[in-house]
Amino acid sequence: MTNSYELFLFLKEKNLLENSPLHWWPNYGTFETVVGAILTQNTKWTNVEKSLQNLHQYNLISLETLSHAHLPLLIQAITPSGFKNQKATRLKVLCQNIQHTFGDFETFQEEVSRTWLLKQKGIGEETADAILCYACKKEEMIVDKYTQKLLHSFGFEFESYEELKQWCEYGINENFDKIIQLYGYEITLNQLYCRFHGKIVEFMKQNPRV
Ligand code: 39A
Repeated sequence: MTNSYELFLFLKEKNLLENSPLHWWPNYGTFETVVGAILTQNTKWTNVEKSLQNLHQYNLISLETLSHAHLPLLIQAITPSGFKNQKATRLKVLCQNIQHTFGDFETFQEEVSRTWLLKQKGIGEETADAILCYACKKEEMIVDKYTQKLLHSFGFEFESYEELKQWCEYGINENFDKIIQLYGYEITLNQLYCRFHGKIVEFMKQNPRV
């Protein structure tokens, strides 16, 4: 394996996303994805699902309701996904900042930059890219611990998050036309990044010893 296109092909033939939504992340392109991207830090996705269910039950899955949420209730709702006090405070402040800077979620989706996201407390590169890719539909590939570990198993070492991200994006960009032909229908670069990241996560979950 020499580039990310070959990695993509290796994963594609395993049909890892057969039972997943089109863009892999549930409720792609909605505000819920922003919340999920924060909650998934340092925990399993199944725990995030429980927190999201609670938030829906308490009617807290919108920019407006989360900005004004009663903190103890928010803490209670997101308890399953851990770091409850820190994540609750950060989520609430993030929502207030989004409202203050962009007004509403739709404008945030259109206008937010990576630089703005990285200035928010609790948002690092991986979370920023998850929000950009899955909530704002931008052409940004997410690379995470799974990606690092998988590539390490193939003998690759990267010096930084950015270097790994560029390696992943480059092979997909360079072979974009070939990938479209493979699918047999139009697919956007954003959708490809979503699916590529999803395939990596699902592969690593199925192969924990890699
Ligand atoms: N680790 C993960 C996930 N595992 C996931 N899904 C399964 C659907 N998402 C959306 C984010 N992070």
